[in-house]
Amino acid sequence: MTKIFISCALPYANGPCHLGHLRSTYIPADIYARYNRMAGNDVLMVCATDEHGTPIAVKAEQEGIPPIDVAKRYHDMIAEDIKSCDITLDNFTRTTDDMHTQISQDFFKYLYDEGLIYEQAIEQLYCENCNKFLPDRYVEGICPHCGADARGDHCEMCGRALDPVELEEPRCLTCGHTPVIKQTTQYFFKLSAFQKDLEEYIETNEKLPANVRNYARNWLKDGLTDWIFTRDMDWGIPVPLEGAEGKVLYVWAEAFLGYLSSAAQWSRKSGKAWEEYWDDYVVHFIGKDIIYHHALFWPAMLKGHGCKLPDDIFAGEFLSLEGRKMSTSKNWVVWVADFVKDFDSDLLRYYLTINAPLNKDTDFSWDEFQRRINDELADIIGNFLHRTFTFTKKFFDMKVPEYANPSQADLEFEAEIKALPDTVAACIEDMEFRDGLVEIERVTKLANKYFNDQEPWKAVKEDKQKAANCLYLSNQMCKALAVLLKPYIPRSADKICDILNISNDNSWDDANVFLETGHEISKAKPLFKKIEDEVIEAQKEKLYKNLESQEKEVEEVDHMDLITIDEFAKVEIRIGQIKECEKIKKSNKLLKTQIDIGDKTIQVIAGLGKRYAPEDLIGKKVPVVVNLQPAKLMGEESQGMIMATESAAILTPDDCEIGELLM
Ligand code: B3M
Ligand code: ZN
Repeated sequence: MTKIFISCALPYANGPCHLGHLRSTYIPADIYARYNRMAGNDVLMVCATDEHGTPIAVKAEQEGIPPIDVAKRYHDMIAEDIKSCDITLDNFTRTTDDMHTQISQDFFKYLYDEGLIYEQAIEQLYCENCNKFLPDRYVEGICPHCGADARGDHCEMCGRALDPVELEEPRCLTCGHTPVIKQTTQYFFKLSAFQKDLEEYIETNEKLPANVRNYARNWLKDGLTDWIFTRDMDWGIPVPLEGAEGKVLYVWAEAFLGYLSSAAQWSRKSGKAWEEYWDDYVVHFIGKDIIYHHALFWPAMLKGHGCKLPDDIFAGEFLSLEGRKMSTSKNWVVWVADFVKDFDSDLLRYYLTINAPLNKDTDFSWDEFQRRINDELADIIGNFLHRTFTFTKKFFDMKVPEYANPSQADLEFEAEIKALPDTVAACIEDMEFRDGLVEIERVTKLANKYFNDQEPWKAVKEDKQKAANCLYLSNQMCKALAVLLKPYIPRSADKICDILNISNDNSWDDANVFLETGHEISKAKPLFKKIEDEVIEAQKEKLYKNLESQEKEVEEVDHMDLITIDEFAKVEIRIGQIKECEKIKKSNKLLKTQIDIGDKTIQVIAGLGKRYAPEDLIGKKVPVVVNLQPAKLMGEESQGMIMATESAAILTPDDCEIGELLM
């Protein structure tokens, strides 16, 4: 027996769960946990809500309430979401729990005493309008690595963790002002000291899936830099050192500890030692956007503390919705709480598992959902169960008949049933959850074919033993389904057990323990109802309505945005000539230009670097807005704006005079 420590990534307590969370993390983790319990392993599965950090602080600020109130509200909702999908967590806590604070501070202190955390003066973004430093998500801008819009600490597009000062064109999320750079002192974690250890971990750990290894390899190639472990803000866990007043631990410096504090809380309740699970086998289930953190930061922190590193990190790829990227801000999302109001959560567990392997991005589409439920779950699995139960009732008085003188077809079908549990087990152990389900379905299709071929409705009159064999084996197949479907669709599996009149507390091996001849089953109940077109149409309508209302809003805004000729006249555009042009260090987009606009030369910082080399621009004539309020970009003052298209193509009025005014 193995003891297995399973964790699910901690959801931020700044919103309820949507389908993406379930697909990447909770459903796969739960399939794995349930299977392992049934296979006789001892599982500890934990999670918590991640309640510190800027996402919650920002939301609280927007709502004008204390962050803890926001966290509590969403903690409760998330707990309900997780429960409604039958995710069998052994413990679910909060990172605002005292035990978590204690464990996080102790962990920090330990690394500090080991010399792995040091203090250093650095420059950080500061909003002079709000009078505060702008850590992480308090600032938005452009990712210096890939050019996408990014939040302060993380670029969703390229997956890198960022330092807000690296951002191009930063703006304060609260007030929109361009922040300035200001000195402060922070505590750094010596991530760079772990380069070699991490390279070895990533290269030698055979369990790590390809997506995790490849991402991590790429980042390691660039060389690791030390990592700022603290923040100047008041929402968070205080830094447990003298002289660090007003500083809290960076949310990612303590969120991982939620795995341990949740487990420790479980230990306190159960009296069992969570450490035994950690020491035996650890698997983290996460979404692919946080591979960076789990494959590099966390193992380094653990190593620094002398702890064992995770055995496996399983990262589910993204889920889109009706072909578009999910977006909570645009309400292009299906919330779990809404889904389970209208459908059994088993249908979601089924669809999100069968739809694509987890190492591939996939899409949730309502039509496809309906098709799979109707054509697969209802027509293949539901149909087989139903016909077996009704025939057993009709011809064999609700009892499993006798099996004798099996035919070749009987023997072949029997062999398929007997092989199935091992095949599915191997898939789940390899984290190929979809393959396991596909295999169950393949054999159920065979079962349907076998049933058709045996024609028990005819055989019962002509060759009763043939019909008996068919129903004997079909009932055994139903029993196998009741056991093997349990990790995937637990409620339905329990219903099958009910009809079969057997306990629903089965071990994996019970799939192959045949029902005895004479065993009496109960009355059949319909298991999977087909989903009607109207139901799907209503869901689509609800979803698209959000989109339409937003598009309408945009139109209305467009309308309101019309300006008068007088307003336009306020904009002063002149023809200028670029005299000097150079790249801004650390930015692959921004260029620093000196532009002659006739009566003077101004400095303009322009985002043209992706399209033009500095030397190509020197001497070029360009239209420039010359009466813009000056702004600072990457610490450089910009006194105007070169007019260019969205794709950064400049307009070149070669025939004009320098200083000429545009009307
Ligand atoms: N709270 C959620 C996320 O970035 C973040 C995970 C923490 S896991 C230790 O998806
Ligand atoms: Zn501000």
